Amino acid sequence: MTHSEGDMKKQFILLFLLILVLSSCQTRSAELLIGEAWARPGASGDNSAVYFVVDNPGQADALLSVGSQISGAVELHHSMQQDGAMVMQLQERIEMPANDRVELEPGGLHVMLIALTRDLKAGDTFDLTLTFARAGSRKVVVSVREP
Ligand SMILES: [Cu+2]
Repeated sequence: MTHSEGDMKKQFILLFLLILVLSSCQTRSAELLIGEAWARPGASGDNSAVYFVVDNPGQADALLSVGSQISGAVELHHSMQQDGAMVMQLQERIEMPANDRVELEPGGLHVMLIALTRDLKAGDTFDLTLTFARAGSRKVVVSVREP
């Protein structure tokens, strides 16, 4: 009797550990993946644009804001053709659909650094803090390079 009770307890503990491992794997694989972050060179006082790729293997999310220590302000923009001219439209947020990839790239979505507080030269790196609706804040290292 005591012997089989001990076995049951062991089985419960094993089952519990298995569930713990499986659930932690699932959380990890569903994390947003931010890569290929780069920015255009720019002089202090000018603007620069930042581009990156976000892979979202989990539920729908959205980029809400971006924090920067090297510019007066940061805006989310979308470049588009309007009456034959390229215009930049301010975005309140950038949607990150579930199980999808969003590419910020020249001529499309980008993060605009407004009024740089320092020069950005090719080869420099700086940090940005991206804030997502679900994933929260994420730090990303951006490399400066020529487009
Ligand atoms: Cu812009």
